[in-house]
Amino acid sequence: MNDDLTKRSITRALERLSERIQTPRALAIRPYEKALIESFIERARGQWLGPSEPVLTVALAGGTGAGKSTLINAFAGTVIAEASAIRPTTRQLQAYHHQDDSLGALTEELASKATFVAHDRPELRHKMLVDTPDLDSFMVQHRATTKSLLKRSGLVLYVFSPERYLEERTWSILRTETEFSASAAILNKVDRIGSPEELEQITEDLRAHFAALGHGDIRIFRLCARAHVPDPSGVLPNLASDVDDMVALRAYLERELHGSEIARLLRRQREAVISHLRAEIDRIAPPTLSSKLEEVARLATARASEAGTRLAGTIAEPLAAVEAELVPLLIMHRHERFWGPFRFWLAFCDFISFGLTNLVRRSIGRRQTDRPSLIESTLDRAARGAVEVVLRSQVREIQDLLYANSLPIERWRELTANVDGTGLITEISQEIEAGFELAAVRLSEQGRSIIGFASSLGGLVPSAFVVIGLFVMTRDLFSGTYAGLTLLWHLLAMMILFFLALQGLVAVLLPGGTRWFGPSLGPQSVSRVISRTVDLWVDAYRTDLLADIADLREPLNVLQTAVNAEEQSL
Ligand SMILES: Nc1nc2c(ncn2[C@@H]2O[C@H](COP(=O)(O)OP(=O)(O)OP(=O)(O)O)[C@@H](O)[C@H]2O)c(=O)[nH]1
Ligand SMILES: [Mg+2]
Repeated sequence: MNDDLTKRSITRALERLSERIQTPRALAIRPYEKALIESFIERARGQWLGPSEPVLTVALAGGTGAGKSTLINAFAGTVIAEASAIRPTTRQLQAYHHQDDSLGALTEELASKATFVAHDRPELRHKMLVDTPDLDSFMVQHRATTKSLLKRSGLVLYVFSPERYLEERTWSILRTETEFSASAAILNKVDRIGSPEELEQITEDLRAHFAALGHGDIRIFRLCARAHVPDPSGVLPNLASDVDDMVALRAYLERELHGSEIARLLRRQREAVISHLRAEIDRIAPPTLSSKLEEVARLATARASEAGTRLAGTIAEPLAAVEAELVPLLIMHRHERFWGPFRFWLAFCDFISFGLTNLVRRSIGRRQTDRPSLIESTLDRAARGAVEVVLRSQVREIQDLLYANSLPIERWRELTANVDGTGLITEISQEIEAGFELAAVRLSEQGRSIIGFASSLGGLVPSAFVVIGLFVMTRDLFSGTYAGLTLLWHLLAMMILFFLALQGLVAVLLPGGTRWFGPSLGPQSVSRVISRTVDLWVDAYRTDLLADIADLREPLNVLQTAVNAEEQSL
């Protein structure tokens, strides 16, 4: 696998995770959860983005005065770290590393707090031993430095002294760290322990403490570090002690920790980070979240449509008023489809049915622009309050649903903060207006043949009558039996009668009258707009929440894929 490519994708994945944790769109993430995940991310960075050649960081950690610095000196066989009776002594990290090993295992920040001593011992290749500041003194800064080193360590040697091996400050850190990195315990200063029984007692105590953390199988080395640090003249101090596991500890570090064991520890550490990240993310965004979200969305849609129906009932009166205003407009709209003299008659009928105002309005062509504002103003006056009330109660109901399903509500609140009654009325009006257009088209489609027939009759039949009349009159004029005037009146009267009959016929044939045709527009539009508004909110909320979940989960997959790939390449 391309190492750079993997590192780049891991860098991106961790950035994405970090960014989403800091500024979630919909999820509610508490500050301590943020801090915890950030600390996991820092661990992940340390473990995946370090040097390509694996170097195991072996930290010596523990309380002040336990003998960590003395122990690293014992390994080095000379004094490389200051060890003294002054508490606390060590302030900086002290790395003891092979000259050919990459130092990239430490971040720049940690490296700036470290001093380095290089060696050429092949048995310590790929293992960087690091002495650390104490975990339990009053120096908070010491703890912080050591904690960030522990996050990057694959193996931690916890050094204890017989006097203070139960110090709570140390154990509180140990409790977390042993979950991530492999550990071994070192009981130092055994020369200070009075009797073999006491030694066994302390050893058992230590083991029991580790067992309580799930590490009953911890290796415990009991030794006397100072006995292995030569003085300036090269002489080893003579400290009385029957038990000394220094040889075993050296063997462990030098021989047991070889290539594949190092790789195993590093992998274990990576897997631990992934599983901790996963557990935390599962807590913030449980896997059931998306199914709960879908369930709430479904309920929300159903309730919104019920609320729409309820609202239509509440504002039935203004809706009816709107329809009453629209009926004549629709009929006139339809009548405009007629042509020939017939149209004149229909206009006359409109006038009779709906009054002069509408006729004037229509004839000066203002109908088209007036209609939407006419609907809007009628509704706005009478229905805005009711629309707002219904929508607000919807918002609250859905918020309760979210809450009951342990879904975050903050984003929902933001999305629904402004329930704008006027905007909704405009939407409802537009919906009614669109329905009106549709009804008009449908009506004229339905009546197309009737319209064709009636218009033809309206245009052709009177013309035929006039032609016949003129013919009869001309003939009579030439034959001298002129009765033209009477005939003309007869013809006119017949034409009028015919038109009226035709109008009557069409009035019967065309559905209509002074009520709305087809399904009621108002309630339908109200339902649709309420549903649409709620659906839009729910969709926006869902999109944000799902994006959060994806941003939290996908980086985990990237890390997991990288670990799996490493395993296969072994
Ligand atoms: N008797 C005895 N004294 C020891 C032994 N190991 C270390 N000491 C002494 O314990 C004291 C503290 O040792 P350090 O190595 O400085 O302890 P440390 O853990 O590095 O302490 P900090 O740097 O303060 O965190 C020194 O005086 C050492 O000489 C040991 O095995 N036996
Ligand atoms: Mg020290």
